[in-house]
Amino acid sequence: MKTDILIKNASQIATCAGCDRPRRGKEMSYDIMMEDGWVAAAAGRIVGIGKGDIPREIRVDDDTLVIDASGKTVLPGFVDPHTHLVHGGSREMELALKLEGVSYLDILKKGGGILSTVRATRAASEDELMKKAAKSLDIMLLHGTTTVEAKSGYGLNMEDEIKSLKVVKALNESHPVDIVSTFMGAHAVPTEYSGKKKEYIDLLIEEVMPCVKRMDLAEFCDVFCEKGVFSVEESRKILARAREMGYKLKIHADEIEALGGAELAGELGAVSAEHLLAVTNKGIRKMKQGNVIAVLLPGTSFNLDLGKYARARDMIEAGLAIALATDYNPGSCPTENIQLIISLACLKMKMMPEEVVCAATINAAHAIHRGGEIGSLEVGKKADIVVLDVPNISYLPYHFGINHVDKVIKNGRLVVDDQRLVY
Ligand code: IZC
Ligand code: ZN
Repeated sequence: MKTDILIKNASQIATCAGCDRPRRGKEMSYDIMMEDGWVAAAAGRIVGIGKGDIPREIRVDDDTLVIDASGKTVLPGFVDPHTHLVHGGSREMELALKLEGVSYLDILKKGGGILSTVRATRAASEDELMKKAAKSLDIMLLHGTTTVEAKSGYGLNMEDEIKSLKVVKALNESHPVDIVSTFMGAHAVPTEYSGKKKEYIDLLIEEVMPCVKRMDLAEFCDVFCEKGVFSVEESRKILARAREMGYKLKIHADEIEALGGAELAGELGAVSAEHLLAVTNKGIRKMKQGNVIAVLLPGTSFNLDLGKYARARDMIEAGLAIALATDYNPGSCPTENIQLIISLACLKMKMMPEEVVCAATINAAHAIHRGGEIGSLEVGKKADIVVLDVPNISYLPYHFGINHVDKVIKNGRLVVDDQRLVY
């Protein structure tokens, strides 16, 4: 078989292969590594992977890009399953307030926070939103992320939610990074519906969500279930209707207060519940029963200086599958760098190197319903591959805050070479 790309002599390869569902609990660190390996790709797919000598059927000719990964480590492209990619403006003016001790939810209550980004997003044209988000996608790609999820939720009316989701669609078609789209109209109550939350929920359920589905602009529906935002009952109403309309479900659950969002995720069979800093043991049990993936976002705890992190070890002990994500957004976590999140997951949540790699690849792929296509290096999957300039996977979280990516291959094409975009 003729090969387009052959990566050889890798000191380690994290294949994350061999499990066709999310890896749960201790499975997250079983048998995901290979020493002294090679990977071959043709026509955008992985066509071979192994240890030691490369078999004859992997044919190399003058057109094959051969990458010598001696001393380097090869991973599946990172998957970032929770971002608020498309938005206008930025919120650096809130930094001083936060440093003075004003909380994230208090800033939102006063009309800032998410609502200030809603004003900026409504004021921005499709083209402006597109350029800004494309820049972030480039940064993600440079850091090894090859697929992301993107939530709407800064339009909060028909016109501006559709505008943001169209930007996601256009970016998915034009940018090398693949994007999975989530509708999150229930991100906050817009100012014009202040004191009329029920009317806003009705608008979402009766008008916006059916329209978004008809236009095929989102695969998932998400709700910010949090004190002072959407209650468990309101979240149940929105998500249950979303499920009837054919959306898969996600929920921002138990981030700041233990409201019971995790329990709701279990009850509704959501694909994932996200944040979970305040989750109770009962919430963990319900998630386990409902096969809900825990998407953890330690960058947010760090950036909001919340003084606590999600209980990853307890979740692993309980047999949950954990995925990691940046939560990239202009308020609570303005970073595109998944490698920093991986370091925080180790240092602050005591996840082990194998566990964080699994959580940022195969489990993250399952968290956006793409586990059959991406997230591991195995024959038949998309050739989304990163070559890291690290001698082993422990070095990745250990040497923190820098970019370890040497090369990125997306859909079988070299898109980052020597830390530079080449697409
Ligand atoms: O813009 O603050 N948590 N939504 C829920 C966010 C953070 C994004 C934001
Ligand atoms: Zn979020």
